[in-house]
Amino acid sequence: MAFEYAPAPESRSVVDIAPSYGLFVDGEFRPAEDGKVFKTVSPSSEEVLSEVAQAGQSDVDAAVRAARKAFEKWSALPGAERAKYLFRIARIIQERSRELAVLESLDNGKPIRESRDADLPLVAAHFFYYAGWADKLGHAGFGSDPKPLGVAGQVIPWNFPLLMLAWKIAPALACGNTVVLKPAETTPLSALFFADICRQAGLPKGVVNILTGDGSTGAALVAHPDVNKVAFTGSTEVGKAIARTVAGTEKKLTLELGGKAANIVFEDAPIDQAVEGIVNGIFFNQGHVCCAGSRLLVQESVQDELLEALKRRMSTLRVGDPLDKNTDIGAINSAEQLARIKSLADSGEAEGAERWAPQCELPSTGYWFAPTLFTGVTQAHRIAREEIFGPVLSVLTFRTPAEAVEKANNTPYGLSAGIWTEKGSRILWMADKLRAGVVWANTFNKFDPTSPFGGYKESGFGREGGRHGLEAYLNV
Ligand code: TAP
Repeated sequence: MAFEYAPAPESRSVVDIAPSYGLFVDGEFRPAEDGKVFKTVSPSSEEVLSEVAQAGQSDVDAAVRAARKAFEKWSALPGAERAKYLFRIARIIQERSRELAVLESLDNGKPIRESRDADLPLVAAHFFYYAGWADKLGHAGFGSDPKPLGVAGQVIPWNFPLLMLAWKIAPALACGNTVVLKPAETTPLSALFFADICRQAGLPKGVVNILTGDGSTGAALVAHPDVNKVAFTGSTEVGKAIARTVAGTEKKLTLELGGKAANIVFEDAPIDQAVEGIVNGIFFNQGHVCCAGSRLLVQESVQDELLEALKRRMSTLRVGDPLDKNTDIGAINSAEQLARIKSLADSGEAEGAERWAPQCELPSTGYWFAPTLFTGVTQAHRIAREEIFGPVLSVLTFRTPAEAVEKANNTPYGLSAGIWTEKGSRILWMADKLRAGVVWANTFNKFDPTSPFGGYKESGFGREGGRHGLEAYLNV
C-alpha cells in the first residue's frame, strides 16, 4: 500500500505539545479524580514534554462505565456505519502523520525515519484494513452474525506506542466493541493525540477511552468486573500476572509477550543481503522489538566472512538525535531500560562472551547504547536466553540444519524467527520445525495488517492482525 508523505518531518515545530493532558473519558479530557499527575520525558534530551494525569481506581470505573454505556449504540450500528468512522480515523492519521511521527520520536526516542516510514504508515494501514472488515464480519468464517464481546480493556507497551494502539483499537471497534486503553507510562502522548483524532472524526462519546497511568492503572483495568475482553502486549512477567487475574472469570484474553528470536544464516545465503537483514532485525527501533532477531545463528563455514561484513556495516550506523533523518539508532526509551540493557550486556562479558561495538560517540544527555555484538556466546549465557530488548546481538554457530532448529527452539519464547538461504525446500522444512508464530525467509521485521501475528510458548497466545485478529473481539 503506498502512502504519500510530506517532506521529512524532522522539525520539532510541527507538533504542538500542551503542558498538561487529562484522561480521555466519555469523549472529554478531564483530570484524574484525585488530581494526580506524572511527567513524560523525551529520552533523547531528558526534556519534560508534558504532564499527564495518573488514572486511579475511580477513573478506571468512570472509563469502563462510559465504554459500557457507549457499547449499546455502537454495537447496534450497522457495520458499514462503523466502517465510516474507522476510515475517517485512518485518513486523519494520514493527514496528521508528520505531527504524529515527530511526537512519537520525541516521546519514544525512535529515529524519525522509522516513525515516519514504518510506524505511521502501518498505523494508518491497520485502521484502513479493519475498516474494510466492519461490514463483512458475517463472511469472516465465524458464523453469519458474530457478536462483539462488549468492553475491551487494553494495555500496551512503549516500544511502538501508536502502532500497538492501532493493533488493539482497530479490530475492537470494527467488531463493535468499545475500548478503554492504557498506554505505557513512558509514552503516553500519541495515545492522547489519538483521542483528539477520535473527536475530530466525530466518534461517538465513550467508544474510545484513554487512561494514562502506571502499572497499577493497568492492573485495575484488567481486574475490572465489567470488562469483557483483556488484550495485553508487554513483558511475559506482567502477562502471567494478568492471566492469573483473569483466570476464573468470563473475560476473553489475548497476550502478546516477549521474544528471543533466532535469525538463522546458512552458508548459501547472499551475505550482503543477510547482513542488512541482521542489522534490521536487531537494530531497528533500538532493538526494542518483541520479535527482534536478537540471536544470530550462523553456519560455521561462513562465520568469519559474515562477521567481518556485519562489523563493517555496524560501523556505518549513526546513533543520535531521533529527529535527524540520517539517524539509524535513536535513544533508549528510559533510564530503567538502559540500566537493564547495560546489566545484561555486562553479564555477557562476565560469563565469557566477547564484546564488540563500533567506535561511536554517544550524546552526553539522554539515554544511549551503542550497537553491540557478542561472539563466543553459548546457549547457557544469559544474553542467549533472556530478552535484552536493546541493540545487542548474541552470535552462536551451528553446523547442520537440525542443529540450527534445535538451538533456535531452545528458548522459552516462540514469537518469531528468520531464515537466510537460497534453498526454497530448506525454508519450508525449517518453517515447519521452528516453534515460532512468524517465520521470515530472506527478510526480517516485515509487517502487514493482513498477516496474523502472535506467539507460541511464553510469547503468549491469540493472534493480532488479519482475519484471525477479528476472532479475539467476537463471540464466536
Ligand atoms: P511491561 O512492563 O509488561 O508493560 C506493558 C504495559 O503493562 C505498560 O502499559 C505497563 O504500564 C503495564 N503494566 C505494568 N504492570 C502491570 C500490571 N501489573 N497489570 C497490568 N498492566 C501492567 O512491559 P514493557 O516494559 O512496557 O515492554 C517491554 C516488554 O514488552 C518486553 O518484554 C517485550 O518483549 C514485550 N513486548 C511484546 C510485544 C509483543 S507483540 N509480543 C510487543 C511489544 C513489547 P507502565 O508502563 O506504567 O509500567
